[in-house]
Amino acid sequence: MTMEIPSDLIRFLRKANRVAVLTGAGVSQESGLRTFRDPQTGLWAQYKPTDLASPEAFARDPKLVWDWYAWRREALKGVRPNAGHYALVEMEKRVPEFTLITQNVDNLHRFAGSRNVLELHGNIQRVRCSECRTFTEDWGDDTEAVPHCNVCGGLLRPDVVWSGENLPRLELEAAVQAARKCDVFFSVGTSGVVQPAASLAFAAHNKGAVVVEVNAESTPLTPKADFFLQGKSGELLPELVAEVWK
Ligand code: BV8
Ligand code: ZN
Repeated sequence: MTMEIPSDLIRFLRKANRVAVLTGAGVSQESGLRTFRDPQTGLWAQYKPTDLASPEAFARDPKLVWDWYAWRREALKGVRPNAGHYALVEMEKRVPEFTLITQNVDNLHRFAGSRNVLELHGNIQRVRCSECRTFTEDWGDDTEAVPHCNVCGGLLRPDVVWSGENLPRLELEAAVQAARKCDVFFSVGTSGVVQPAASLAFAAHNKGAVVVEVNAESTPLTPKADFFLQGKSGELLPELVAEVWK
């Protein structure tokens, strides 16, 4: 399905020096990953992600939360980036100053080859201590208990940001700067409900950036966007990159 990319958007992008892109779970949907608010399947169908991705859930039942992330890491082993991820890698090569800001923890942007990636919500492939924050690469595969930190004995946890937890300061500050300074801001595959990530597009808009939303459905951002390309990012982004930088 080739959608008509508006000609004035093509013109903007050809002369843009600074482009910032915010992505959400929708950009990984065509890689076969459920989005964050899609119903879970199988063993995890009975749980809502928002109930598991929280410090309270981890405090209440660390093993359940640890197993959910172990299951997600396992599920990711067979998952590959899709054409939307690769279109963003191409865009990064073509734009003088390009910043990719992602809410996704699935590591697919890095896997696809994106270089300047700001992971606002962490990365599921990284594991750290819940007490002393020491990172660890190997935690054994004891499935009976949550592994412990070999520095302080604390419980290990995924290096992701749970609801109510602060975002990594350096990444968030860099994302705010990129949103404020960019000529064009893309919001791709996100429902725009999670803060403070969802406020970045509005910050860009308030600073006069051209805001482009690429999403399967409209969101609270849509009325403010200069361009709303409704559809699949895995189809629309490659089409847009080909049109602008063919
Ligand atoms: C914080 C990691 C300071 C874990 C995640 C201000 C106002 C209101 C609430 C708050 C606020 N400030 C803070 C809050 C509370 C909270 C919040 O925003 N709650 C919301 C839910 C109301 N925010 C926080 O707690 C943040 N911390 O602000 O700290 C603080 C501390 C205490 C008190 C106040 C402030 C931390 C938020 C981080 C949470 N961690 N993930 C994990 O993943 O396991 S969030 C989780 O949601 C994922 O990271 C996900 O990326 C993210 C956002 O969801 P989306 O990516 O948008 O995914 P979703 O499924 O919703 O939408 C997908 C979209 O894609 C859909 O629109 C769909 O139509 C579209 N789509 C689908 N397929 C395609 C497609 N589009 C294109 N192509 C396709 N093929
Ligand atoms: Zn520790």
